[in-house]
Parts: sequence; structure tokens; C-alpha cells
Amino acid sequence: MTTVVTYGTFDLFHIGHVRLLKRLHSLGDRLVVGLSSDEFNTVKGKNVVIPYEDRKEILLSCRYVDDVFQENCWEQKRDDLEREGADIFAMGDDWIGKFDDLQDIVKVVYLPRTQDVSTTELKTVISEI
Ligand code: C2G
Repeated sequence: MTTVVTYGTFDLFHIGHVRLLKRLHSLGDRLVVGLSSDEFNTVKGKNVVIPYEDRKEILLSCRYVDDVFQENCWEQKRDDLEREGADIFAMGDDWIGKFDDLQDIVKVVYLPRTQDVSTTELKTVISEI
């Protein structure tokens, strides 16, 4: 059983998120997502549109996601990865290099982001409707 773990806000769930989760799912047998809490998003400087419980329900409805836990701080990843028995830790390549310190316990993978779509861009488009 190969467990893959990733993290994110996944606000305004969009095709970039779907394509990443689909690719991550193909890397193993189980995909677990550390979902940023509303409070942690404030720390990250993000104003979320969709509240945590709804973002969690949306992710759990995605065929590629097996489980979701809450991400409350930057520093919890090592404990999370050990608790989940992670084999692979993977993120989009906007994070490239940022989590290489975890290479002693997991394989760290960065995958190319989907171009031309982001939550920020969606917010702009919506605001102009
Ligand atoms: N992503 C992607 N393509 C996009 C947009 C996002 O592949 N067009 C990926 C990001 O690279 C990330 C994941 O989707 O791996 C979730 O993106 P966000 O919700 O923006 O998450 P982020 O704010 O990067 O949070 O501790 C890590 C953080 O919680 C990551």
C-alpha cells in the first residue's frame, strides 16, 4: 500500500486541483489531503470563499481523494506524514524545493501546475461578472 500525502486550501475547487489530485492518485494506492483550516489560511494570507467544512466535503466527494485531515500550521507535516504512513509527499511545483527537508522520511515530489487557472484568477473573473 503506497500512501501519498498532499496539502492545500482547495478553495473554489477547479480543474487545476482536479488534475493534480488525479496525478497524485496515480502515484499510489491511497491519497490523503491536509486541508488548510480557515484560520491557517489567514496565516497564509488567503481569504477563502468556501469554508473549511464545505471544502472538506467537496474534496471527500472527489474520486481521487481517500481521506482529509486539517492543516493548522506549517510545522505539522512531519508528524502528519508519520501518522499517515506516507510514502510520498507531493505538491505542485510552485512549492518546488520548499519541502525537501522531509526527504529523510518520504519521497518528495513536485508536479507541474496546471497553467492559466487559479483560485485568484477565478475570484477576479467572478468579481467582473
Ligand atoms: N495547483 C495546481 N494547479 C493549479 C492550481 C493549484 O497544480 N492551477 C496545486 C498547487 O500547486 C497545490 C494544490 O494544487 O499543490 C493546492 O493549491 P492551493 O489550494 O493553492 O494550496 P496552497 O495555498 O498552495 O497550500 O502547506 C502547504 C499549503 O497548505 C499549500
